[in-house]
Amino acid sequence: MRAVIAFGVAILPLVIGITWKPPEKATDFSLYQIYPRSYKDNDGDGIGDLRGVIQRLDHFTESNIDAVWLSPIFRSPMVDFGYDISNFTEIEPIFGTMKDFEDLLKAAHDRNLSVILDFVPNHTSNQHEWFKKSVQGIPPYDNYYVWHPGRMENGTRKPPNNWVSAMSGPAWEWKDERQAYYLHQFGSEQPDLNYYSPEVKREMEAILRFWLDKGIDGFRIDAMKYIYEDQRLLDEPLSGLTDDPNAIEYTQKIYTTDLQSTYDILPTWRQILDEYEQPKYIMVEVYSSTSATMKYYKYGADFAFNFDLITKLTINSTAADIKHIIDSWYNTMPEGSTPNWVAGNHDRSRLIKRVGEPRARAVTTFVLLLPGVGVTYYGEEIGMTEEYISWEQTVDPLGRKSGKANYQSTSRDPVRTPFQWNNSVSGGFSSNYHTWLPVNNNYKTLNLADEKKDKNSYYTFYEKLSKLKKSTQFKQATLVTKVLDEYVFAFARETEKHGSVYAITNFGNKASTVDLSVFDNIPRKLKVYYATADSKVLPWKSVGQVRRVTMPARSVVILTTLDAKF
Ligand SMILES: *[C@@H]1O[C@H](CO)[C@@H](O)[C@H](O)[C@H]1NC(C)=O
Ligand SMILES: *[C@@H]1O[C@H](CO)[C@@H](O)[C@H](O)[C@H]1NC(C)=O
Ligand SMILES: *[C@@H]1O[C@H](CO)[C@@H](O)[C@H](O)[C@H]1NC(C)=O
Ligand SMILES: *[C@@H]1O[C@H](CO)[C@@H](O)[C@H](O)[C@H]1NC(C)=O
Ligand SMILES: *[C@@H]1O[C@H](CO)[C@@H](O)[C@H](O)[C@H]1NC(C)=O
Ligand SMILES: CC(=O)N[C@H]1CO[C@H](CO)[C@@H](O)[C@@H]1O
Ligand SMILES: [Ca+2]
Ligand SMILES: [Ca+2]
Repeated sequence: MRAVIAFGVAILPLVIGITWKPPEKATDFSLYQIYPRSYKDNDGDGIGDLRGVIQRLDHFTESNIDAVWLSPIFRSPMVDFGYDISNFTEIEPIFGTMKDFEDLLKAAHDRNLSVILDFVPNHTSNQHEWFKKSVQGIPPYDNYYVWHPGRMENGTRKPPNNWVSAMSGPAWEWKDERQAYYLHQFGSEQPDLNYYSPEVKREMEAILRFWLDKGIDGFRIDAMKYIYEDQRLLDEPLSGLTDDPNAIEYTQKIYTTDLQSTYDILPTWRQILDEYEQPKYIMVEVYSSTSATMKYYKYGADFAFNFDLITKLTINSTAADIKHIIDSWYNTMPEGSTPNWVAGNHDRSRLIKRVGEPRARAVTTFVLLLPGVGVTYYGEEIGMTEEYISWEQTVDPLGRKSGKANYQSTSRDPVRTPFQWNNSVSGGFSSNYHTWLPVNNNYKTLNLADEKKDKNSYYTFYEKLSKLKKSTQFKQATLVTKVLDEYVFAFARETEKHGSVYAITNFGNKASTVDLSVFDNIPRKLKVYYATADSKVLPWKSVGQVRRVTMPARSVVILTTLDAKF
């Protein structure tokens, strides 16, 4: 048996791992995404609010979170649940008042918790005063949005070009009153701002200052790559992927995404943030090629969100695939920058839905124990799953637009259900039996209060790993990645003086016995810091045979050196 393993290891060329040393002043913290409608309802109307967040700030402290990012809380008709803003400096009454926000900020800072706001610069709501005035052609607002009379084809008026909206359908909407089309890269209720207008640029800068003056710690920039469009308004080349001119993937987005001017605006925002004494963060949301994404680092983002664990990792990933996903980020990121790991957000299927519970723990291990910023989407810490939502209950515009037959493949509602606090009414989320989206039926057993009492729960596991991440010595530990078997991927976080940690994950459906001595200088004896419940290694207090560690199917084992001080 031993010979077979030795042979198996020997023929794997990928045993050689990357080694990545965190920079001296590494930015390494835990960031939590709050979806405010679904975190905690304080006033009992069935929708989460800012007072609810204040009530539950201790959850962040207990979960070793350093910073929270709030999805939009600004005045909005809520067509896209806050990503359609009608006033950027006002709090949406559903969520509370400015006083509530100020209280939240103070209470968070008292706990050493940073607060990041969502900045949505690409578009406003069609209910914004600017847009109403623009429709009427009142200067300077007439130029705040992108207007075009369209082109005549055989006597029929057509949109200026073939651009498609990210919500599907043409990116242009006709407005009789103005006798012109306006551009909307998202829904038609979300008109794109015209960044070629100097007034628009000034307005947006004033909005950044408004919130920075209140004392917030930075911005997460929404849909960054869509800010500028090419002014020639040329047709985009066809992708060849579909014949449907209304499908998002119909065109190659060369004139509507990642334009050089979009990069160039970032340093002007960076400069504003840098005028403040305390460090302020800029994190940008871009789903683009790795090279286009990396470029945002160079233009002043602290980091661009790394969605590779969502877009590239699947239930079938091999250890080599996983290693490639992880190594590529460290290898292509500009030197001295901040890595980051994301496993879910309010637009994508929940982690557990994508890979199942046992493998989800492996992914959470990557998010929390790889160097850099680890992002937790609310509910991931308790292993929340998706709930079936009927057509009648569906509220997401993406789902509604797809119709009853297809909504299940597009609706984002299932990943936005209320947080499950305990096993009483509405999972402890609200005193109201009726909530804006139904609480997942599994709340009776899957909830924070019960998970705190269960040593094998997702939360207990999460809490343990997040605690490790918080250690200053651990943040400085060098990363080494290895493939140990077809589905067994492992990484080490090594230090010279404070000990080391070894995380071993088996993504496969079969048990596998692996040899950890491929890690240089690994001691003969190690402590078990965490092991999957059904794992045979659970009873071990220590591992004496690093050359033969049996990893059950779909398992995670985390070992530390005996001298580890994290
Ligand atoms: C946004 O709201 C603030 C506070 O109510 C108000 O002073 C401001 O005029 C509004 N801005 C716009 C553009 O409507
Ligand atoms: C507050 O957080 C910062 C950054 O994470 C850390 O350096 C500092 O030690 C913390 N202070 C307290 C009092 O916890
Ligand atoms: C205009 O009409 C002519 C004649 O009906 C037709 O051949 C042509 O394809 C049309 N052009 C466009 C752009 O629809
Ligand atoms: C995983 O593999 C199975 C079996 O080959 C296949 O049916 C499934 O579509 C794959 N899933 C993904 C997400 O690649
Ligand atoms: C669940 O949480 C709600 C809201 O905080 C609280 O009122 C209720 O007493 C809790 N129930 C249990 C059983 O802890
Ligand atoms: C992940 C994320 O924030 N996605 C948002 C991107 O922007 C569009 C339009 O503002 C939203 O609909 C998405 O929810
Ligand atoms: Ca409420
Ligand atoms: Ca735009």
